[in-house]
Amino acid sequence: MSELNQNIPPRILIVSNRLPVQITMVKGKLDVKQSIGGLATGMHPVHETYETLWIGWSGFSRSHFASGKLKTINNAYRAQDCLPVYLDESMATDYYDGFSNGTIWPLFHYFAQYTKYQPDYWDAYLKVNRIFAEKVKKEYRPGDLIWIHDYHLLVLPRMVRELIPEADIGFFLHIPFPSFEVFRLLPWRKELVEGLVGSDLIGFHTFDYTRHFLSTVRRLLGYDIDLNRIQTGSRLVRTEVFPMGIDYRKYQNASLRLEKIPEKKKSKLKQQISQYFSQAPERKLILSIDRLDYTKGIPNRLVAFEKFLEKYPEFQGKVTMLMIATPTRDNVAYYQQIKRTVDELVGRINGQFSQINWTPIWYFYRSFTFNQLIELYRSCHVALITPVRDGMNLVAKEYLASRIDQSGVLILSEMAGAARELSEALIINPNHPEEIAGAIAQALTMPLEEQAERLSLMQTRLKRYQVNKWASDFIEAVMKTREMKKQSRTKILNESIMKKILAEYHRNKQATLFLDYDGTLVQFKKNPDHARPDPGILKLLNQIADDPGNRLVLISGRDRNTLENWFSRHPFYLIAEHGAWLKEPDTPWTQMEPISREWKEVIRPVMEFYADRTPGSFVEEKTFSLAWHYRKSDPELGAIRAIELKDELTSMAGGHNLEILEGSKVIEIKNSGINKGRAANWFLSQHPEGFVLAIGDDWTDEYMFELLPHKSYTIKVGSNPTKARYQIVNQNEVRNLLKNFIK
Ligand code: ADQ
Repeated sequence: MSELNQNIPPRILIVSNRLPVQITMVKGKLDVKQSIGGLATGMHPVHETYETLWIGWSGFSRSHFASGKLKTINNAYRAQDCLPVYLDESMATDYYDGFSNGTIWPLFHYFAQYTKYQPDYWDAYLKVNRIFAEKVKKEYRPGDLIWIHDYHLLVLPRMVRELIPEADIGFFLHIPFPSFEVFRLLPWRKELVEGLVGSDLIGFHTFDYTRHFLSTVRRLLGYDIDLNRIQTGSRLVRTEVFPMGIDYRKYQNASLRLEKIPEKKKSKLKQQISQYFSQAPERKLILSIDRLDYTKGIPNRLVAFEKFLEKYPEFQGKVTMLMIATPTRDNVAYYQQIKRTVDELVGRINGQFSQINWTPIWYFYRSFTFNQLIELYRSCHVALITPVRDGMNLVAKEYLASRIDQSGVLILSEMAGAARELSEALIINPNHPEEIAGAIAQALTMPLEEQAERLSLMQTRLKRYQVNKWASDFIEAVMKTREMKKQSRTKILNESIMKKILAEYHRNKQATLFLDYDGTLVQFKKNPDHARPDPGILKLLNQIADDPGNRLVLISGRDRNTLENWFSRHPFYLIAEHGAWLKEPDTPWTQMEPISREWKEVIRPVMEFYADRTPGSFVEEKTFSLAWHYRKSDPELGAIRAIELKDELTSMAGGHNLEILEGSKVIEIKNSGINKGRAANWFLSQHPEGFVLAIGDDWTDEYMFELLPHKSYTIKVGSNPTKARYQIVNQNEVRNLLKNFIK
C-alpha cells in the first residue's frame, strides 16, 4: 500500500462480530456468501492488503454442523484468513439481537425509547466477549496488532488487555458515541467505558463522537484528559478521529466499466431503467438505499417525498423514487415494526399518486449485487439519504464516486457522520419534511454546472481519503502508541534499577528524601481536607525518619497550617506552599524567600468571582499564594473555567511578578521564583548532601526533577511525560518503594 511507511505490523488480528464471508454447506457443497454492511465493505481492502487474520462469529453454533463438515468449513475459512467463532444459539440471540441490537444500537443512535435493559442480555454479552478474548489470546503472536471493531465488542479490549497485558490494541467504533446524557441511562455504563479504555487507541468517525466519549470517561471514571489522551494512571489511552472512506477507485472503475458495455449487452436492471426513461426522457430517478433500520429515517423520507409530490405537483408523473431496503436483523421486534410502517407508507403514497404509466415509488426489499448497486448509483439523478442518526454512511460516498459523468445531487441528513465531510451536499434535517421536499425540488432543478462543481469538490475529498488511507492511518496511529509505550517502559522503575538505587542509598551515610504529599503518598480526594494521612503512611514515614541518617522532607503546595496540623508531631521536615516556608522538626516555620503579598487584594476578587460561578469550586488562601480548586465541580465546566481563569490571571500577573501554576484540578497563583526545585536545592545547601531521592506526581514537582543535582534519583508517579529519571504507576507502588528505606 503506497501510503504506508515502514511502520507496518507483521500481522493484524481483525476482530469483529461477523466475518467478511459466511461459509456454509449446501447440498454437500461449500457455499460462500459475502457479508453486506459498512464494516465488511470498508475493511475488505485491509484484509486483502495486509497480512491479517479475521476473527468473527460465523453466524452459527458448532452443533449446527456435523463434525466432518465443520472441519471442511473451518478449512475454507482459514483459506480466506478467517477464523470463525461458534456461539450457542440462545447465547448468540441474547448477545446479538439482545444486548448489541436491542440495547446498544438503539441507545447509541438516540432511540432511548427502544432500549432494552435486560440483565440476561448483558450476561450473554459479557460471555461472548469473553469467548472472543480467549480466541484472540490463543491466536496472538508477539508483534501482532489487534484491531477490534464496533459496538458488539465494547468490553473486549479490556478482556484482551487482562490476558495479554503487552498487546497493542486499537478499537474502532462504526456507530455514533452518544452524548453522556444519553449514555448514562445504561446500567452497565461504567463497565462499557472501562472495557473500551483497555485499548491503546480508540477511533471514531467524527470529532463529536470523540468529544462525547471523552466527556463520558471524565465523568464516569474520573481520569484526567489532556486533549485526546486519557491518563488512566498506569497507561495512556489515545482517541482519534478517522472518518472512514470508501475504496473510491473500485466504484469509479466499476462505473466506467458499466458505461462501456454496449446497449444490447447491458444488464436486465439497466434495460428496465432505460425503458423507464424512454417513455419520457425528462423523467428523473431518486435513489434511496439502506438496510431497513429505524435509524436510517426511511419513514421520514417517504413522508417528505409525499410532501414533495403535493407541494410540487408539476413533478408528478416525472419523478420516481427507487427505494431499496435491505433486510436486516429481522429477529428484533422493532425491525418488524419498521418494515410494516414502511410497507404501509409506500402503499399509501403509491395508492394516492400512481398513474397508469407512472409509479411514484419502486420499492425493493432485498439485496443487490455490487454491479447492480453501481448501475443504480449511475442511473439516479438524486440520492436521498436521510438517517435520523448514522455513524458515517458509506452509501452517500459510494454514490458520489460512481457519478463519473459529473452530474447528480446528494441530499444528506446532517445526522450522518458523512455530513461533516460532504458539506457541498444539500444538507437537511431529517425531521423536517418541508425542508427535505424543498431540497428534492432544488436537486431536480439544479443546473448541471452547479452539480458538477459540488460533485467535484466532494469527489476530490473522497479520493484523498480513501478507505486504505483510513486503515493505514489507524494502523500507524496504533504503531505510534506502541512506540510511545516502548519509550515510557524505559523509564519504568524496574527491579534492577531499584537495586541500583538501594545500593547507592546504603553506600551513603546521609540521605534526603523529598516527598510530595497529595497524589504521591495519598490519593486525591474531592475535598482536600479529607486527604488526611492514614495510620499506615504515618507509620511508614516515621520508620524512615527515625533513622538519624535519613532526612525526610515533605514538600507540598499545601499551606503551613495544614501541614503543621497533620505532621508537626512527627520528626519530618516540612516545606509548604511550593517552597515559601520551611519547618525543621521541633522548630518554628521560617520563610524561605522574602516576598510581597499586596497583589492578593487584586487577585482574590477575581478568583472569588470564578468560585461563585462554578458550583463545587472554592478559593484557598495561603500565605503567599491563592489557589482555585475545582475537583468537585462538573468536570467539563471546571475545565472550561480553568482555561478562562488562567487567561485572566495571565493578563493580570505581569505587573506583579507572579506565576500561575496549573496543578491537578487547581489553578494557583503565587510570587514567581518560588518553586519546589529552588526550595529543595536551598535545603540541600543547608544540609550535608548525600543520597537524594525525590518523588512527586504533578507538574509543580517537575521543578524538583529539573533543578535537583544530576545524581539525584527523581521519580514521577503516573505515566505523563516527565523530566524525572524514572516513573512509577501509583501511590501504592510509592508506599512499597518507601518500605525499602527503613533501615
Ligand atoms: P451500515 O449501517 O451498514 O454501516 P452504511 O455505511 O451505509 O451503513 O454501509 C452500508 C453498506 O452496505 C454499503 O457499502 C452499501 O453499498 C452496502 N449495501 C447497502 N444496501 C445494499 C444492498 N441492497 N445490496 C448490497 N449491498 C448493499 C455501519 C454504520 C454506518 C457506517 C458503517 C461503516 O451504521 O454509519 O458508515 O458502519 O463504519
